[in-house]
Amino acid sequence: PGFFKPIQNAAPSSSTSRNTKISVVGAGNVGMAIAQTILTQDLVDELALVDAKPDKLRGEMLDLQHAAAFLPRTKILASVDYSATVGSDLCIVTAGARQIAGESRLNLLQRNVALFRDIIPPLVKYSPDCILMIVSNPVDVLTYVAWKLSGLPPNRVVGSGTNLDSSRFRFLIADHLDVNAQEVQACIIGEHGDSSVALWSSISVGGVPILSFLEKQQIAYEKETLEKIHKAVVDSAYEVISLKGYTSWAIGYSAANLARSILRDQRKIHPVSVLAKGLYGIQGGDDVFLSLPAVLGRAGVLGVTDVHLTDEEARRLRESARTISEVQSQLGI
Ligand code: 6V0
Repeated sequence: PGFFKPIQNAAPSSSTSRNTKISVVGAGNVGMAIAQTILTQDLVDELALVDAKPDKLRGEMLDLQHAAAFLPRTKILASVDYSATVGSDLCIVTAGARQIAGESRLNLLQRNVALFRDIIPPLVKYSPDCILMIVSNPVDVLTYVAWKLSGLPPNRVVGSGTNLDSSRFRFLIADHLDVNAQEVQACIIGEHGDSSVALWSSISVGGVPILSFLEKQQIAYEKETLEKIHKAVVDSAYEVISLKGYTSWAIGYSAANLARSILRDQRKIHPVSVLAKGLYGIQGGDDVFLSLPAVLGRAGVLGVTDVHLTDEEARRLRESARTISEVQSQLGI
């Protein structure tokens, strides 16, 4: 029984433009922060949530649906069954096992690889043309695992990588200089987390290269401050987790920001985890994913920009690649 009567001879609505759809796997803290940020940004017509816990999933779905009066119209679905994700343009994976006290990182990783064997093949089966975005940690290794399990071309598999680290970096520099973080161009590349590489020489604020500015002003001590800022970036996830138990809002905005660049074909440059083989001197034999400044658009990763790295930065990047590659060799993927 329709509330409104269709006008005579109207064309069926299916003949109008195609819906855009994002699926988020893992309705935990991170998955839900991403879902709610995507909703507020009016990015898609349909949002599907998948989790292994049906009650939690239904509760989250209803809670979001109840905000419909305040949001752009988006159909929200949730199911433990992957058929709910059918026809997704973008699939974002945040599902992850929780670390058990005393458990090694490698063991945790192996449990996450087991989860990915259940998650990735059905996602790709229902959305063979999707872009796959991995957020679960360790994100670089799991992006490689997802790529292997998916059979997708490398341009359609991306890890959220250091997009988040870079936004933390930009916030801290902006806070230090008392300017808007959007005016700060600063990039962290490499492994998401402990061994990330800050690109000092390319930091600029409002178009002014910051290192040469500081040198001209002879504010040499500032370099130390900048090093401290990078350390604060590396420590910041640990700090947030020790204070509130998990991180969610910043990764929510970071992933939604990547989703917008991809689905709206923005061709923005983001430091995200991409297949780095053969780039920046990373050996051809190493199929590693780590973050490099990548141009994102509707086809996924359109390319990687060639930023200048100092010898030290390049050396540290290759070291990260080797570490990641060693971990991968123990996975039997
Ligand atoms: P959480 O709150 O424990 O959520 C994980 C969710 O995954 C839970 O709801 C589980 O039920 C669900 N899940 C587990 N197994 C499956 C499965 N087989 N299929 C579907 N769902 C499943 O964790 P939280 O949301 O805090 O973190 C999720 C992941 O994101 C972790 O691996 C974090 O380390 C990682 N993060 C990555 C960040 C990044 O920058 N890349 C940032 C923050 C967290």
